Amino acid sequence: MLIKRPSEIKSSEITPERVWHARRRFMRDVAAGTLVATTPTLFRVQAAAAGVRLENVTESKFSTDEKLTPREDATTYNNFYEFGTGKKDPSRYGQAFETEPWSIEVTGECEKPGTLDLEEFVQPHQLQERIYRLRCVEAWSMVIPWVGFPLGPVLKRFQPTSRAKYVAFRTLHDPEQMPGQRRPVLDWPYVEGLRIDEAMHPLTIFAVGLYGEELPNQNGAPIRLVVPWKYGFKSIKSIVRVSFTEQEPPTTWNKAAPNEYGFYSNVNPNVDHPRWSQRIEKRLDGGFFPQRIETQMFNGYADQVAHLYEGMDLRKHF
Ligand SMILES: Nc1nc2c(c(=O)[nH]1)N[C@H]1C(S)=C(S)[C@@H](COP(=O)(O)O)O[C@H]1N2
Ligand SMILES: [Mo]
Repeated sequence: MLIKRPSEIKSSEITPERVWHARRRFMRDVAAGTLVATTPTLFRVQAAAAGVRLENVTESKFSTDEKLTPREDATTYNNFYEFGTGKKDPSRYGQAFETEPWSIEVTGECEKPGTLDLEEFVQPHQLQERIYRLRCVEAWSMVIPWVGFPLGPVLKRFQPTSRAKYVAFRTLHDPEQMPGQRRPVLDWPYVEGLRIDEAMHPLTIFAVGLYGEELPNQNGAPIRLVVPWKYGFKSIKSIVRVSFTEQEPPTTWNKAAPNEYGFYSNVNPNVDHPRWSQRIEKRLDGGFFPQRIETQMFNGYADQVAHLYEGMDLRKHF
């Protein structure tokens, strides 16, 4: 007998990793199904606005209790140059972006290179809410409740070798879907990198959601990095490749303007950007005027991360 009746399927045969997948699809179908008469573009926007709730999300001890940035601001004031250079472009032009199925190739200096199929490796029980400050190099900041999980344990599965000193990340390159990539605004695909101890640090997460819902496309769906003690541009979006390297990997903004953006890009009020001060940030917290607050060393995460840079000249390694 080839097709089992539901009563014959033991619960052990239904793998837990499939639950997340099934739910993601189901919720999207529900959202889309209510709007069958409208145009495809419209219902994708609608589906994104409705949001796909993520379940089994636990709280994290790493969260800040500062006032949250309204979801509206966090999802309509974005940097995602693949969809345009304007802050509203990603939410306007990113809605049709197809993020299913999605996989990440893991390669380079490791014993077990392979592929991460998003639907299989994102386990509902590992999802945590991490309320982090994110400070953009352009001197605005937000407080966003991310949903994700630490990157370190994921990386360890691939058994990085002793030569793996850095981890390089790459965004999807698909000019058909990402109109910004049709122009040489940046050297596509967008790439970023971390030193391996930074990548393994418990504050560094892979995010798959925000405000309890699946990531909207403009925030880097279906999976993006969040490194809260570094300027926002290190938090690379829509990742398709992770590689372990011996040499410091190239990073997009460093290639674009090496005197303005270094490899480390730690939030540092004492090192100005050549064109503006980094001492003050505008906090987008829902108030009519954004509050101007003093930027903290390592974005306020010094207690957890300062030791990673002991003995380094942070003016040189900016
Ligand atoms: N692929 C890719 N990732 C990216 C960017 C980008 O243009 N392309 N912009 C970065 C910058 S400058 C910032 S401040 C953050 C913004 O993340 P948010 O839109 O979710 O707030 O994404 C970062 N990740
Ligand atoms: Mo940024």
